[in-house]
Order: sequence, then structure tokens, then C-alpha cells
Amino acid sequence: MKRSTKINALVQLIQESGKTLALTGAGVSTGSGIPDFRSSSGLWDLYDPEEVASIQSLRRDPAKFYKFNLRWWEDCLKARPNSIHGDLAKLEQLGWLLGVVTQNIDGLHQRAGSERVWEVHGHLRTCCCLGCGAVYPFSILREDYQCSACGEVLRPDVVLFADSMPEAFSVAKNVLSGCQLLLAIGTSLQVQPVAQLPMLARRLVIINQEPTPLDDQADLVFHEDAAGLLQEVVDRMGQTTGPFYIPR
Ligand code: CNA
Ligand code: ZN
Repeated sequence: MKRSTKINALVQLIQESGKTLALTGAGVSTGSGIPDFRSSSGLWDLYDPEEVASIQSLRRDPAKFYKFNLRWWEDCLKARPNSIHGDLAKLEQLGWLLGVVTQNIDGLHQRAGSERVWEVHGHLRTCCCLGCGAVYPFSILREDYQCSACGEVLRPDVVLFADSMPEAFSVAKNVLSGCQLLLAIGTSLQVQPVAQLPMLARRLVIINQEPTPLDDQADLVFHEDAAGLLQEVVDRMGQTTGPFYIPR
């Protein structure tokens, strides 16, 4: 199918859908300078995730865990939203998108203006104590990773390997029920259980630079930079409002 025909089909799917959501992954933030995990230049090509980002590695050697992870988390906190975050926020404001379910922990959707964001792999706003459960602002980890109340190790409120899923994941599943169109953007769809979420939507569009295991099940697949594609979608829809539009 020609690219312009596919874009027409995508615009039509969005126009006909009464409930569209986006599911985003690390690929929406590579344009903000945060490397993803699974591209050929991704972080997991250089490091073993079990070794550096599991709850076991935190318990085993917290100093090493924080030395490695704080570096890329600080990069996330310093990064600025890019046009993909901006275009998704715009589609939400226009009422075409109900909101964004994201695997990212960088908070860039909210900083770009998205109001309904479900962070299924956690975030970098808080951390908590593995011993007593006390909650602290994330920034405390720059100084110390021990709980001032009980002395146990603090953990970030991001999902680590071998962790159970946070409350936001069940909420996202509920939000996705009755979803007519899911736009999976910049995600390799290889991480469980998030990779099961697309099955909850009636129609699926995948926008990812590389093939994903769910490409066969999608109604449309775009293997390209999501930035250019979303720009074209917003150009086409930017003058109109959708089912979730709230006049302000
Ligand atoms: P992933 O497995 O690294 O996949 C990212 C995908 O995005 C790859 O298949 C790339 O080909 C694709 N991609 C990269 N740039 C673009 C682009 N501009 N347009 C379209 N596609 C692009 O990442 P997932 O999110 O699927 O995996 C989930 C992990 C990654 C979650 O646990 C995240 O927390 C974790 N992660 C998050 C961040 C972040 O918060 N920014 C960064 C790195 C990893
Ligand atoms: Zn404690």
C-alpha cells in the first residue's frame, strides 16, 4: 500500500473511532536524547538488564545499582519533550485521543501537556523504603539511598525486572476496555505484560521503526520515525475536534 494511502486510512480510523488511546514506549523519547533499550544502539545492547536493573541487583549492591541507573534517570529528568509528545498532547486537547498509556518513566508526556497519562512502568517522582515503605521525593536518591527512618535501602518507584506491576497497570487495562483504536508508538512490544494490552483494543495501528511481534495482528503498520508521521496526522486533523473535546 502506498504511504499516502496508509496515512489516509490512519486518519479515517481516528475519525471513525469513538475511543482512541496511545500506547507509547522508549521510541517516543529517543528524539529527546534518551536512548531506548532494544534498538541496535539501545542500552540493552551494552548492558545486561538483569544485572543492572533488577530488584535483586538493587538488594545485592545498591551502590552499583544507583551508580549505573542514576546516570540515565538524570538524563530522563533533564530531557525536554519532542514533537511526538507535543503532537499526542495536541490530539488529546482536540479530543481525538482519550490519553496515553506509557511504558516510559521520563514524564515527558505530561511535560508536553498530556493530561491523561497512565504510567504502567512507574515514574521518577518518588522513591520508597524496601523496609518500612516510607515514601520520599526521588531527588533524595542523589544524596543517599538509605531510609532515614529505618536504615533500609530505598528503591525508585519504577518497575524493575522481577517486580510486580503497579496499580496504574490495572487502571490502564480498565481504560483500554472498550477502546476502539490503539496507536502503539515507539515500542518494541516485547515487554510483558504490557505487550498484551493491544489485544484489548478493537483496532491496532503500530508506528515503530522496527518490526514488532504484533505487526501481523495490526490493521496498519508504519515502520518509520513516528515524529514525521504524527506531524502529518496532526496537520490533517488539527482544524477539527473529536469525541473527547472539552471546550475551555
Ligand atoms: P524498547 O524495547 O527499547 O523499544 C523501543 C522501540 O522504539 C524500538 O523498537 C525502536 O525501533 C523504536 N523507535 C526508536 N525511536 C523511534 C522513533 N523516533 N519513531 C518510531 N519508533 C522508534 O522500548 P519499550 O518502551 O518497548 O520497552 C519497554 C521498556 C523500555 C520500559 O520498561 C521502559 O521503562 C523502558 N525505557 C524507558 C525509557 C524512557 O522512559 N524514555 C527509555 C529507555 C527504556
Ligand atoms: Zn524505612
